[in-house]
Amino acid sequence: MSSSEEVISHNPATGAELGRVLLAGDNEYESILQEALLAFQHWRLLPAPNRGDIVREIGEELRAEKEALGELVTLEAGKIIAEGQGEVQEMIDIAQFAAGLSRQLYGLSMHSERKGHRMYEQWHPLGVVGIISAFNFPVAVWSWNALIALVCGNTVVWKPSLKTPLTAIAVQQICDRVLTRHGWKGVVNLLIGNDRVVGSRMLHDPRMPLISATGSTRMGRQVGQVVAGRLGRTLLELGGNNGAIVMDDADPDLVVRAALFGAVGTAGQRCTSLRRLFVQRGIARTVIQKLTTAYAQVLVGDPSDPHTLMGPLIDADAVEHMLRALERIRVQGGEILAGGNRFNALGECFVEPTLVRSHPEMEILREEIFAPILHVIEFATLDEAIRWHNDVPQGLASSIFTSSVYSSETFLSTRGSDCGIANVNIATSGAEIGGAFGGEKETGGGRESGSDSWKAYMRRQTVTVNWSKELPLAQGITFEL
Ligand code: UN1
Repeated sequence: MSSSEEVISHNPATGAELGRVLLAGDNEYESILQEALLAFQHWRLLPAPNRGDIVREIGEELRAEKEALGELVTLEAGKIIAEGQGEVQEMIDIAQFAAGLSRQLYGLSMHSERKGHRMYEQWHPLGVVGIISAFNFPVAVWSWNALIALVCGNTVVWKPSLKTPLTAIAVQQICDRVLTRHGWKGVVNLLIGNDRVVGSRMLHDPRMPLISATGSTRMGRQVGQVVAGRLGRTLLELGGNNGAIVMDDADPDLVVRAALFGAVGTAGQRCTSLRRLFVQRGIARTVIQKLTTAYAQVLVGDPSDPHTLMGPLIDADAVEHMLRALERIRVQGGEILAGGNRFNALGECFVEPTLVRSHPEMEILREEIFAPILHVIEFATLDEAIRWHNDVPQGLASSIFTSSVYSSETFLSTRGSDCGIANVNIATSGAEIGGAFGGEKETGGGRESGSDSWKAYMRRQTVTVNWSKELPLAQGITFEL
């Protein structure tokens, strides 16, 4: 049955309706999947460098549309202009990376222990890859997955967040333009639907060997469990609760600039947003003073105004969630140093960026609150800071600010940060596409984007070829009549 439900896309800054989209139902799901399966039969036979060439062209189209697409991200997700544009730049970057990668899908070759035998590994595509993305990076995170999956020879089906359907439609159209030019259909696919129909079918569908999902830990746990139930693969990029450690020997001005970008940027709605700042006693007063002054100067408002530093949260529910968290913070003994209120004058989705003096026993420190709240916690020794830093269920991004090699190397060593991303003298957010992106523990363990993350989208085949006339067996076994 087709669904007659629709979703309304709103501009979070004004509340205005941007458009309505009919949701896909069972029929659309099935026909899209059939197309993706059929396209895979042919796409996988196209040499990888040719696939890379098509992805390069998608990158060129994205470059041509950067301004308009970035503006749409601003309109629909409420990101400030610089971040909307940056998000599209991230797509262009990954397209370039993927195009180069299409000539570098290397496998190893091994020396066989058997005479006259050759052994090596090769990488084959998986099939139809399902991509589930979140509102906060409505298009970039899709591109990390899709463009790499494509050069690997997969076809893709995308279920975007229902909070940002229009940006997804725009990206799909850009891809269609390129793919149609080359006579391809069904290689890149979009299914805008709800979790109950489209989401649930994707998770249960054995025709989708890999589901890559970005979002909350609650969502990821369900994706992981259902897909594991059919022994499918998942690539999970879930919640972060990112911390930075500031040592006495850090440059306080650098710390404040970085913390501001990390905690206030994207209104605290990045999975890499800085949420916990551990400050050593000797520098705490200076850092807190400078941060409080900086917070008071943040211009909150219309994200399409180039002077604005912080736009709205994604919707009124997100605001409620933040206000409830602030209530719990107060009850647990946190002291609000800056912000702490909604910004009624601006619209229902605006809040003040908030700075809190917290103490390490506060239970709420263990949760990811997807809002611009930064906890500042004083500590005495590096060991103590590392212990508190790691004492959360999530493990995405982390950083240390110091001029001491001892402190930074300790933080980067095996007894240091337990996160997938560890930085020195920069914030937790704003990663480049060239590295593998993802984290440990409840962050889900997946790695996307750069480095060798492409391996998640392929299956490895170990090959042994006997080119001799003998049949020596491995492990020296003899087995003769
Ligand atoms: C996310 O919030 O889901 O490192 C991704 C960053 C961005 C990606 C964030 N490049 O902050």
